[in-house]
Amino acid sequence: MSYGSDNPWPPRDLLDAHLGFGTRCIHAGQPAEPVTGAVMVPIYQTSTYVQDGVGGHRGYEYARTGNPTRTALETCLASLEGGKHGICFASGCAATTTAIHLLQPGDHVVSSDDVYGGTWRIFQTVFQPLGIEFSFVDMTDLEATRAALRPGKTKMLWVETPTNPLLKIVDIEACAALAHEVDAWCFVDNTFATPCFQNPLALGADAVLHSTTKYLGGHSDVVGGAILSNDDEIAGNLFRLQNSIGATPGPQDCFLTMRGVKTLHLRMAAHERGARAVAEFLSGHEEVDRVIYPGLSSHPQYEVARRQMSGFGGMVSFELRGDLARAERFVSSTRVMTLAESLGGVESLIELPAAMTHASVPKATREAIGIADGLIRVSVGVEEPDDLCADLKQAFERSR
Ligand code: P1T
Repeated sequence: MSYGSDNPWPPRDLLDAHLGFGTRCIHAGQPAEPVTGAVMVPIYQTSTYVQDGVGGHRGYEYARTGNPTRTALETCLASLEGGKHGICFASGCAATTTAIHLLQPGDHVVSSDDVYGGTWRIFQTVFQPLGIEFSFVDMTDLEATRAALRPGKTKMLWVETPTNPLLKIVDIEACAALAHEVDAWCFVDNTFATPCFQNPLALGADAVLHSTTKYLGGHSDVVGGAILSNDDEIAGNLFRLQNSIGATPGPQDCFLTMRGVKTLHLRMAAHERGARAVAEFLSGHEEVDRVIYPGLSSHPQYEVARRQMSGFGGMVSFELRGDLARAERFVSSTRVMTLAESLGGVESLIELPAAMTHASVPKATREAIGIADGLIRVSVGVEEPDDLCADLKQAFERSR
Protein backbone atom coordinates (compact mmCIF):
# COMPACT_ATOMS: atom_id res chain seq x y z
CA MET A 1 0.00 0.00 0.00
CA SER A 2 1.43 3.40 -0.85
CA TYR A 3 0.31 6.68 0.61
CA GLY A 4 0.31 9.90 -1.35
CA SER A 5 3.80 9.49 -2.66
CA ASP A 6 5.43 6.19 -3.43
CA ASN A 7 8.72 7.53 -2.21
CA PRO A 8 12.02 5.69 -2.74
CA TRP A 9 13.97 7.50 0.02
CA PRO A 10 14.01 7.42 2.91
CA PRO A 11 12.39 3.97 2.98
CA ARG A 12 9.25 3.56 5.05
CA ASP A 13 9.80 -0.12 5.76
CA LEU A 14 10.85 -0.80 9.32
CA LEU A 15 13.64 -3.30 9.58
CA ASP A 16 14.59 -2.37 13.10
CA ALA A 17 12.16 -4.18 15.40
CA HIS A 18 15.08 -6.14 16.88
CA LEU A 19 16.84 -2.94 18.04
CA GLY A 20 16.43 -1.48 21.50
CA PHE A 21 14.30 1.63 22.11
CA GLY A 22 17.22 4.02 22.57
CA THR A 23 18.89 2.81 19.39
CA ARG A 24 15.68 3.34 17.44
CA CYS A 25 15.35 6.88 18.90
CA ILE A 26 18.64 7.70 17.16
CA HIS A 27 18.44 5.69 13.94
CA ALA A 28 14.88 4.67 13.04
CA GLY A 29 13.87 5.96 9.61
CA GLN A 30 17.15 7.80 9.17
CA PRO A 31 19.65 5.95 6.95
CA ALA A 32 22.49 8.09 5.54
CA GLU A 33 21.33 10.18 2.59
CA PRO A 34 22.43 8.28 -0.56
CA VAL A 35 23.68 11.13 -2.79
CA THR A 36 26.06 12.94 -0.41
CA GLY A 37 26.23 10.53 2.50
CA ALA A 38 24.84 13.16 4.91
CA VAL A 39 24.45 11.45 8.27
CA MET A 40 21.60 13.71 9.35
CA VAL A 41 18.44 13.61 7.23
CA PRO A 42 18.58 16.87 5.23
CA ILE A 43 15.92 19.56 5.55
CA TYR A 44 14.29 19.28 2.14
CA GLN A 45 13.15 22.90 1.96
CA THR A 46 11.10 22.62 -1.21
CA SER A 47 7.43 22.90 -2.02
CA THR A 48 7.54 20.89 -5.25
CA TYR A 49 9.62 18.28 -7.14
CA VAL A 50 10.69 18.00 -10.77
CA GLN A 51 8.87 15.52 -13.01
CA ASP A 52 10.94 13.80 -15.69
CA GLY A 53 7.84 13.67 -17.88
CA VAL A 54 4.18 14.30 -17.08
CA GLY A 55 3.39 12.08 -14.10
CA GLY A 56 6.98 10.80 -14.08
CA HIS A 57 7.95 11.94 -10.60
CA ARG A 58 10.61 10.31 -8.46
CA GLY A 59 8.41 9.51 -5.49
CA TYR A 60 7.55 13.04 -4.45
CA GLU A 61 5.26 15.44 -6.33
CA TYR A 62 4.30 18.21 -3.93
CA ALA A 63 5.35 18.91 -0.36
CA ARG A 64 1.91 18.89 1.28
CA THR A 65 1.58 15.34 -0.03
CA GLY A 66 5.07 14.24 0.93
CA ASN A 67 8.52 15.44 1.95
CA PRO A 68 11.54 13.22 2.67
CA THR A 69 12.31 14.94 6.01
CA ARG A 70 8.74 14.29 7.08
CA THR A 71 8.89 10.69 5.85
CA ALA A 72 11.93 10.07 8.05
CA LEU A 73 10.17 11.50 11.12
CA GLU A 74 6.99 9.53 10.40
CA THR A 75 8.96 6.31 10.08
CA CYS A 76 10.94 7.03 13.25
CA LEU A 77 7.85 7.73 15.37
CA ALA A 78 6.04 4.67 13.99
CA SER A 79 9.02 2.56 15.02
CA LEU A 80 9.05 3.98 18.55
CA GLU A 81 5.36 3.21 19.08
CA GLY A 82 5.60 -0.24 17.50
CA GLY A 83 3.35 0.87 14.63
CA LYS A 84 3.53 0.18 10.91
CA HIS A 85 2.34 3.64 9.92
CA GLY A 86 3.28 7.16 11.00
CA ILE A 87 1.45 10.30 9.92
CA CYS A 88 2.70 13.72 11.05
CA PHE A 89 0.83 16.98 11.47
CA ALA A 90 1.47 20.67 12.06
CA SER A 91 0.49 20.42 15.75
CA GLY A 92 -1.05 18.04 18.26
CA CYS A 93 -4.37 19.82 17.71
CA ALA A 94 -4.03 19.31 13.94
CA ALA A 95 -3.54 15.60 14.60
CA THR A 96 -6.63 15.50 16.85
CA THR A 97 -8.71 17.42 14.31
CA THR A 98 -7.65 15.12 11.48
CA ALA A 99 -8.41 12.04 13.60
CA ILE A 100 -11.97 13.20 14.28
CA HIS A 101 -12.45 13.74 10.54
CA LEU A 102 -12.39 9.92 10.32
CA LEU A 103 -15.94 10.12 11.74
CA GLN A 104 -19.27 11.15 10.25
CA PRO A 105 -22.11 13.34 11.56
CA GLY A 106 -24.24 11.21 13.88
CA ASP A 107 -21.24 9.29 15.21
CA HIS A 108 -20.51 9.33 18.93
CA VAL A 109 -17.20 9.56 20.80
CA VAL A 110 -16.59 8.66 24.43
CA SER A 111 -13.71 10.78 25.70
CA SER A 112 -11.70 11.02 28.89
CA ASP A 113 -13.15 13.93 30.86
CA ASP A 114 -9.77 15.28 31.94
CA VAL A 115 -8.21 15.98 28.53
CA TYR A 116 -6.01 18.86 27.39
CA GLY A 117 -8.20 22.00 27.25
CA GLY A 118 -7.50 22.43 23.55
CA THR A 119 -8.70 18.89 22.84
CA TRP A 120 -11.90 19.61 24.77
CA ARG A 121 -12.33 22.81 22.72
CA ILE A 122 -11.92 20.95 19.40
CA PHE A 123 -14.52 18.35 20.42
CA GLN A 124 -17.05 20.79 21.87
CA THR A 125 -16.72 23.85 19.67
CA VAL A 126 -15.57 22.47 16.31
CA PHE A 127 -17.09 18.99 15.90
CA GLN A 128 -20.14 18.98 18.19
CA PRO A 129 -21.77 21.71 16.02
CA LEU A 130 -21.06 19.56 12.95
CA GLY A 131 -23.11 16.70 14.39
CA ILE A 132 -20.52 14.48 16.06
CA GLU A 133 -21.49 13.79 19.66
CA PHE A 134 -19.12 13.58 22.60
CA SER A 135 -19.60 12.11 26.08
CA PHE A 136 -16.93 12.93 28.65
CA VAL A 137 -16.38 10.36 31.40
CA ASP A 138 -13.88 9.61 34.10
CA MET A 139 -12.27 6.63 32.37
CA THR A 140 -10.67 5.40 35.55
CA ASP A 141 -14.26 4.26 36.24
CA LEU A 142 -14.66 1.42 33.74
CA GLU A 143 -18.33 0.86 34.58
CA ALA A 144 -19.09 4.53 33.85
CA THR A 145 -17.12 4.20 30.61
CA ARG A 146 -19.10 1.13 29.61
CA ALA A 147 -22.37 2.89 30.47
CA ALA A 148 -21.44 5.80 28.19
CA LEU A 149 -21.10 3.53 25.13
CA ARG A 150 -23.92 3.64 22.58
CA PRO A 151 -23.64 0.42 20.54
CA GLY A 152 -23.96 1.19 16.84
CA LYS A 153 -23.30 4.91 17.39
CA THR A 154 -20.10 5.03 19.41
CA LYS A 155 -17.25 4.89 16.88
CA MET A 156 -14.31 5.99 19.01
CA LEU A 157 -12.99 5.95 22.57
CA TRP A 158 -10.61 8.85 23.11
CA VAL A 159 -8.29 7.98 25.94
CA GLU A 160 -5.78 10.40 27.41
CA THR A 161 -3.46 8.83 29.99
CA PRO A 162 -1.87 10.18 32.10
CA THR A 163 -4.56 12.85 31.86
CA ASN A 164 -3.85 16.55 31.63
CA PRO A 165 -3.67 18.04 34.25
CA LEU A 166 -4.91 15.61 36.94
CA LEU A 167 -2.57 12.77 35.90
CA LYS A 168 -5.28 10.13 36.19
CA ILE A 169 -4.17 6.76 34.82
CA VAL A 170 -6.65 5.04 32.51
CA ASP A 171 -6.41 1.29 31.92
CA ILE A 172 -5.67 1.21 28.17
CA GLU A 173 -6.12 -2.54 27.75
CA ALA A 174 -9.55 -2.45 29.41
CA CYS A 175 -10.68 0.58 27.40
CA ALA A 176 -9.50 -0.93 24.11
CA ALA A 177 -11.50 -4.08 24.95
CA LEU A 178 -14.60 -1.98 25.74
CA ALA A 179 -14.22 -0.09 22.44
CA HIS A 180 -13.86 -3.32 20.47
CA GLU A 181 -16.97 -4.81 22.11
CA VAL A 182 -19.04 -2.13 20.32
CA ASP A 183 -16.88 -2.14 17.16
CA ALA A 184 -15.37 1.25 17.96
CA TRP A 185 -11.75 2.40 17.69
CA CYS A 186 -9.62 3.15 20.71
CA PHE A 187 -7.35 6.20 20.20
CA VAL A 188 -4.84 7.02 22.92
CA ASP A 189 -3.19 10.41 23.43
CA ASN A 190 0.23 9.27 24.67
CA THR A 191 1.77 12.75 24.90
CA PHE A 192 2.50 12.66 28.65
CA ALA A 193 3.95 9.14 28.87
CA THR A 194 5.77 9.08 25.49
CA PRO A 195 6.61 5.76 23.79
CA CYS A 196 9.56 5.56 26.17
CA PHE A 197 7.23 4.73 29.07
CA GLN A 198 4.01 3.48 27.47
CA ASN A 199 3.08 1.68 24.24
CA PRO A 200 -0.69 1.82 23.74
CA LEU A 201 -0.64 -0.19 20.48
CA ALA A 202 0.82 -3.14 22.37
CA LEU A 203 -2.05 -2.79 24.87
CA GLY A 204 -4.70 -3.05 22.14
CA ALA A 205 -5.18 0.58 21.08
CA ASP A 206 -5.93 1.14 17.40
CA ALA A 207 -4.00 4.39 17.10
CA VAL A 208 -1.73 6.57 19.23
CA LEU A 209 -1.59 10.35 19.09
CA HIS A 210 1.17 12.72 20.17
CA SER A 211 1.67 16.38 20.54
CA THR A 212 5.31 16.16 19.40
CA THR A 213 5.63 19.74 20.68
CA LYS A 214 6.22 18.17 24.12
CA TYR A 215 8.65 15.41 25.11
CA LEU A 216 9.34 14.13 21.60
CA GLY A 217 10.64 17.51 20.39
CA GLY A 218 11.86 18.03 23.92
CA HIS A 219 13.38 21.52 23.67
CA SER A 220 10.38 23.89 23.50
CA ASP A 221 11.37 25.05 20.04
CA VAL A 222 8.93 23.32 17.69
CA VAL A 223 5.20 22.56 17.41
CA GLY A 224 3.95 19.32 15.86
CA GLY A 225 1.73 16.27 16.10
CA ALA A 226 1.67 12.64 15.01
CA ILE A 227 -0.58 9.60 14.81
CA LEU A 228 0.85 6.07 14.74
CA SER A 229 -1.12 2.94 13.92
CA ASN A 230 -0.92 -0.67 12.77
CA ASP A 231 -4.37 -0.51 11.17
CA ASP A 232 -4.14 -0.16 7.37
CA GLU A 233 -7.65 1.27 7.08
CA ILE A 234 -7.12 3.95 9.75
CA ALA A 235 -3.68 4.85 8.38
CA GLY A 236 -4.82 4.94 4.74
CA ASN A 237 -7.64 7.30 5.65
CA LEU A 238 -5.37 9.46 7.78
CA PHE A 239 -2.86 9.81 4.92
CA ARG A 240 -5.75 10.81 2.66
CA LEU A 241 -6.98 13.34 5.24
CA GLN A 242 -3.46 14.61 5.93
CA ASN A 243 -3.08 15.45 2.23
CA SER A 244 -6.66 16.67 1.80
CA ILE A 245 -6.90 18.89 4.89
CA GLY A 246 -3.26 19.87 4.65
CA ALA A 247 -2.33 20.51 8.30
CA THR A 248 1.17 19.20 7.61
CA PRO A 249 4.47 20.10 9.31
CA GLY A 250 7.26 21.85 7.45
CA PRO A 251 10.62 20.11 6.91
CA GLN A 252 12.51 22.31 9.38
CA ASP A 253 10.02 21.39 12.13
CA CYS A 254 10.35 17.69 11.22
CA PHE A 255 14.14 17.98 11.44
CA LEU A 256 14.02 19.63 14.86
CA THR A 257 11.59 17.03 16.16
CA MET A 258 13.77 14.20 14.88
CA ARG A 259 16.84 15.73 16.46
CA GLY A 260 14.97 15.99 19.76
CA VAL A 261 13.83 12.38 19.57
CA LYS A 262 17.46 11.20 19.40
CA THR A 263 17.79 11.86 23.16
CA LEU A 264 14.23 10.93 24.21
CA HIS A 265 15.31 7.87 26.19
CA LEU A 266 18.00 9.83 28.05
CA ARG A 267 15.78 12.80 28.76
CA MET A 268 12.83 10.73 30.00
CA ALA A 269 14.99 9.05 32.62
CA ALA A 270 16.15 12.48 33.83
CA HIS A 271 12.60 13.92 33.76
CA GLU A 272 11.42 11.04 35.89
CA ARG A 273 14.27 11.40 38.38
CA GLY A 274 13.47 15.10 38.80
CA ALA A 275 9.71 14.53 39.00
CA ARG A 276 10.10 11.96 41.76
CA ALA A 277 12.31 14.34 43.74
CA VAL A 278 9.82 17.19 43.31
CA ALA A 279 6.82 14.96 44.19
CA GLU A 280 8.53 13.70 47.32
CA PHE A 281 9.58 17.21 48.35
CA LEU A 282 6.00 18.50 47.91
CA SER A 283 4.48 15.47 49.68
CA GLY A 284 6.29 16.40 52.85
CA HIS A 285 5.28 20.06 52.77
CA GLU A 286 2.70 21.35 55.26
CA GLU A 287 1.32 23.97 52.83
CA VAL A 288 0.44 21.36 50.18
CA ASP A 289 -2.99 19.68 50.35
CA ARG A 290 -2.51 17.10 47.62
CA VAL A 291 0.35 15.90 45.42
CA ILE A 292 -0.48 13.98 42.25
CA TYR A 293 2.29 11.89 40.70
CA PRO A 294 1.60 8.42 39.25
CA GLY A 295 4.80 7.09 40.80
CA LEU A 296 3.67 7.77 44.38
CA SER A 297 2.05 4.75 46.02
CA SER A 298 -0.64 7.19 47.26
CA HIS A 299 -1.78 7.77 43.65
CA PRO A 300 -5.26 6.21 43.22
CA GLN A 301 -4.24 4.32 40.07
CA TYR A 302 -0.68 3.52 41.14
CA GLU A 303 -1.18 -0.19 40.42
CA VAL A 304 -2.53 0.47 36.92
CA ALA A 305 0.42 2.79 36.25
CA ARG A 306 2.87 0.13 37.39
CA ARG A 307 1.25 -2.42 35.14
CA GLN A 308 0.99 -0.44 31.91
CA MET A 309 3.87 2.05 32.16
CA SER A 310 7.59 1.37 32.35
CA GLY A 311 8.17 4.77 33.96
CA PHE A 312 5.95 7.36 35.64
CA GLY A 313 6.94 10.42 33.64
CA GLY A 314 7.92 13.99 34.38
CA MET A 315 4.62 15.69 35.23
CA VAL A 316 3.60 16.58 38.78
CA SER A 317 0.40 18.41 39.84
CA PHE A 318 -0.40 19.69 43.31
CA GLU A 319 -2.88 21.74 45.28
CA LEU A 320 -1.51 24.48 47.43
CA ARG A 321 -3.24 25.45 50.67
CA GLY A 322 -4.71 28.93 50.45
CA ASP A 323 -6.67 30.91 47.90
CA LEU A 324 -6.19 31.43 44.16
CA ALA A 325 -4.17 34.60 44.75
CA ARG A 326 -1.63 32.57 46.73
CA ALA A 327 -1.36 30.03 43.91
CA GLU A 328 -0.86 32.87 41.42
CA ARG A 329 1.86 34.37 43.62
CA PHE A 330 3.49 30.95 43.95
CA VAL A 331 3.77 30.24 40.22
CA SER A 332 5.14 33.76 39.72
CA SER A 333 7.78 33.25 42.42
CA THR A 334 9.86 30.42 41.01
CA ARG A 335 13.24 31.38 39.56
CA VAL A 336 14.48 28.19 37.93
CA MET A 337 11.02 27.00 36.86
CA THR A 338 9.48 29.19 34.15
CA LEU A 339 5.85 30.32 34.31
CA ALA A 340 4.54 29.10 30.95
CA GLU A 341 2.10 26.79 29.20
CA SER A 342 3.31 23.62 27.47
CA LEU A 343 5.44 20.82 28.86
CA GLY A 344 8.03 18.22 28.01
CA GLY A 345 11.02 20.50 27.38
CA VAL A 346 14.39 20.23 29.09
CA GLU A 347 13.51 23.29 31.19
CA SER A 348 10.97 23.07 34.02
CA LEU A 349 7.68 24.86 33.39
CA ILE A 350 5.06 25.74 36.00
CA GLU A 351 1.47 26.84 35.38
CA LEU A 352 -2.08 27.19 36.71
CA PRO A 353 -4.30 24.99 34.47
CA ALA A 354 -7.58 26.73 35.42
CA ALA A 355 -6.25 30.08 34.21
CA MET A 356 -3.93 28.88 31.46
CA THR A 357 -3.97 25.52 29.64
CA HIS A 358 -7.57 24.67 30.61
CA ALA A 359 -9.10 28.16 30.56
CA SER A 360 -11.18 27.12 27.51
CA VAL A 361 -12.99 24.53 29.67
CA PRO A 362 -15.92 26.25 31.50
CA LYS A 363 -15.41 26.65 35.26
CA ALA A 364 -18.39 24.42 36.14
CA THR A 365 -16.98 21.64 33.95
CA ARG A 366 -13.51 22.07 35.46
CA GLU A 367 -14.98 21.83 38.94
CA ALA A 368 -16.97 18.71 38.05
CA ILE A 369 -13.78 17.09 36.74
CA GLY A 370 -11.82 18.13 39.84
CA ILE A 371 -9.53 20.83 38.39
CA ALA A 372 -9.42 23.26 41.32
CA ASP A 373 -8.61 26.92 40.64
CA GLY A 374 -5.51 26.56 42.78
CA LEU A 375 -4.20 23.40 41.09
CA ILE A 376 -0.59 23.87 39.98
CA ARG A 377 1.03 21.77 37.23
CA VAL A 378 4.77 21.34 36.89
CA SER A 379 6.54 19.93 33.87
CA VAL A 380 9.73 18.86 35.57
CA GLY A 381 12.71 19.49 33.32
CA VAL A 382 16.12 17.89 33.41
CA GLU A 383 17.83 20.41 35.68
CA GLU A 384 19.48 19.18 38.89
CA PRO A 385 16.66 17.90 41.15
CA ASP A 386 18.17 19.66 44.18
CA ASP A 387 17.97 23.01 42.40
CA LEU A 388 14.32 22.40 41.54
CA CYS A 389 13.39 21.54 45.13
CA ALA A 390 15.32 24.59 46.40
CA ASP A 391 13.45 26.72 43.87
CA LEU A 392 10.09 25.48 45.15
CA LYS A 393 11.23 26.07 48.74
CA GLN A 394 12.03 29.73 48.06
CA ALA A 395 8.74 30.10 46.12
CA PHE A 396 6.82 28.94 49.23
CA GLU A 397 8.60 31.62 51.25
CA ARG A 398 8.30 34.44 48.71
CA SER A 399 4.60 33.82 47.99
CA ARG A 400 3.32 33.75 51.60
O1 P1T B 1 -0.19 22.18 21.38
P1 P1T B 1 -0.34 21.08 20.37
O2 P1T B 1 0.93 20.62 19.77
O3 P1T B 1 -1.38 21.42 19.36
O4 P1T B 1 -0.86 19.79 21.17
C1 P1T B 1 -2.12 19.68 21.75
C2 P1T B 1 -2.09 18.71 22.90
C3 P1T B 1 -2.60 17.42 22.70
N1 P1T B 1 -2.59 16.51 23.69
C4 P1T B 1 -2.08 16.80 24.90
C5 P1T B 1 -2.12 15.76 25.98
C6 P1T B 1 -1.55 18.06 25.17
O5 P1T B 1 -1.04 18.31 26.39
C7 P1T B 1 -1.55 19.06 24.14
C8 P1T B 1 -1.02 20.42 24.36
N2 P1T B 1 -0.88 20.78 25.71
C9 P1T B 1 -0.41 21.98 26.17
C10 P1T B 1 -0.05 23.00 25.37
C11 P1T B 1 -0.33 22.10 27.63
O6 P1T B 1 0.34 23.01 28.15
O7 P1T B 1 -0.94 21.27 28.32
